[in-house]
Amino acid sequence: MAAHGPRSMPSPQPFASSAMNDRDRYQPPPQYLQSQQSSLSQYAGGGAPRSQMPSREPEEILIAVMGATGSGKSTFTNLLSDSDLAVGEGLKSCTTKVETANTFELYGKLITLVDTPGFDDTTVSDTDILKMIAVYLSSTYETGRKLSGIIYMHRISDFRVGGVSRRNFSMFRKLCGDETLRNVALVTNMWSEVTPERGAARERELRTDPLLFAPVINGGATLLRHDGTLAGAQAVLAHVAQNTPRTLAIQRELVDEHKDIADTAAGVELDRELAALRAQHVAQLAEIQREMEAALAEKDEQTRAELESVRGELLQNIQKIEGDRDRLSREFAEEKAKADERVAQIQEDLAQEKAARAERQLQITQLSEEMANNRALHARERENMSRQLADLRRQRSRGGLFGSIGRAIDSVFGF
Ligand SMILES: Nc1nc2c(ncn2[C@@H]2O[C@H](COP(=O)(O)OP(=O)(O)O)[C@@H](O)[C@H]2O)c(=O)[nH]1
Ligand SMILES: [Mg+2]
Repeated sequence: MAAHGPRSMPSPQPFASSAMNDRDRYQPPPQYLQSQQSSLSQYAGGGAPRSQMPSREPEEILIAVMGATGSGKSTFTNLLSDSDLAVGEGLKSCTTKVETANTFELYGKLITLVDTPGFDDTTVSDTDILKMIAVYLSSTYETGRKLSGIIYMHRISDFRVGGVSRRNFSMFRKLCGDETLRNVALVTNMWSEVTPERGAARERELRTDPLLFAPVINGGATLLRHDGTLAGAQAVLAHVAQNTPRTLAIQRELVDEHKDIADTAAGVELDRELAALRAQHVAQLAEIQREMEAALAEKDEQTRAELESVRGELLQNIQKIEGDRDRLSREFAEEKAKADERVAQIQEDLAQEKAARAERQLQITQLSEEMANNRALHARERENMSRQLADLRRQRSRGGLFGSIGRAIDSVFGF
């Protein structure tokens, strides 16, 4: 598992746009300044080198990145974690499954980011997206860990917050519920694509519109700007990395309350969306049928044939929507069972690895004691023992539970 060393710390002024007025300017949160100090004293300048420090295991935390396709989730995740998740061209989606990034160390924590697909993929239906996210979140929750934060990405350059963004945002809200809003960071990016005035006006609209971010901000979420730099992304993380991990609505509903996925708030929301879409198609179908009858009466065969083809497409869409509504519960259960198997396997592997680590630790202790007790040892023997000690210490390298579990679940989905 790739656990990266600490990166350089963000500058206290991470949002670089100089044209903003003071009120709009990014302010680092107080906990960021604190954590910067503690991280710096832990890693940088002065103090003992890491290899000589007591091996206190850093806390492992999991942070989910959500938002519409093309909102920059994978770019943000890659930047922070030095991962290589596929980045889309334009609005074409690249992330069609939940993906666990490389674990990295920052602010004294081992952080794993989870990149999620948007509810607007051109190739994968919203039903499949919900299924994947739900399997991932319930499986990680069952392994005993909650999310420390949820980052919701939004392009400030979007001229209008259209249907797609709204659908993504409403699904995101239903997945999280209201109790976790304090752990939510709403992050606007792509500020370089707008003038500062325009961006600030849109930000105000997002902040105050009751159909957009206002209710979430009132519930405790923080609205932040990301300037596209590593320092800026780390400053965003500072807001969420220190949170008390909380249970998301979908985790509570699926795991604690044993609800069928179709009865969870997110499942109901998706069904509502699908029902609305179906109703729209049914109304179109009725219209087409009227037009077809008129064409028939007028013996306009060409128009009738064209309408017939549109009617066929509509019927297909309606069938697909009905299928999507039906299969959610069934397929969720199947995918969850597969994920459970993988998780059980990985937990077994990790338990073995832990036992091996404990064994190595014991050897280290014994060897160190032996060397201390026997000062009269020949120089060459001492050198040999030192080398063995160094080897053992190297092998003691940490493994992140989240990274391993997350990747095991990622691989369940064959998209
Ligand atoms: N200007 C600008 N472009 C970005 C930024 N983040 C991502 N992009 C671009 O937006 C497109 C979609 O990014 P991607 O990370 O794949 O979005 P995702 O679908 O949410 O994962 C890609 O062409 C990126 O290069 C940003 O902060 N600024
Ligand atoms: Mg992506």
